[in-house]
Amino acid sequence: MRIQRKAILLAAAVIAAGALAACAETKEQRLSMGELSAQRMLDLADVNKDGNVSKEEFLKFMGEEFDRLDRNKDQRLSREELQRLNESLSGMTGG
Ligand SMILES: [Ca+2]
Ligand SMILES: [Ca+2]
Repeated sequence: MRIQRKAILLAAAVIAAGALAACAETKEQRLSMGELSAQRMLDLADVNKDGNVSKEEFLKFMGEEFDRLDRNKDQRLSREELQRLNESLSGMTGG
């Protein structure tokens, strides 16, 4: 259970970074970051399109995000791999 909670906290950060990377130069840029993240999250993770992201959908999406960040496919996110996440997040606040 503790591991899952950690995974969810990491997931939130990963989603924010993923949403940012995926939305370059679209009309969605006009939306606020909160709206954008929520909309992107729904677009990307709401598999059955019921307008909500279930825990199952969320965890599946997060697994895919993990794989995306895990460049060398060793099933671990190294400092360098996580740095991509940090760079995206700092880009969000830096404008
Ligand atoms: Ca759903
Ligand atoms: Ca890795």
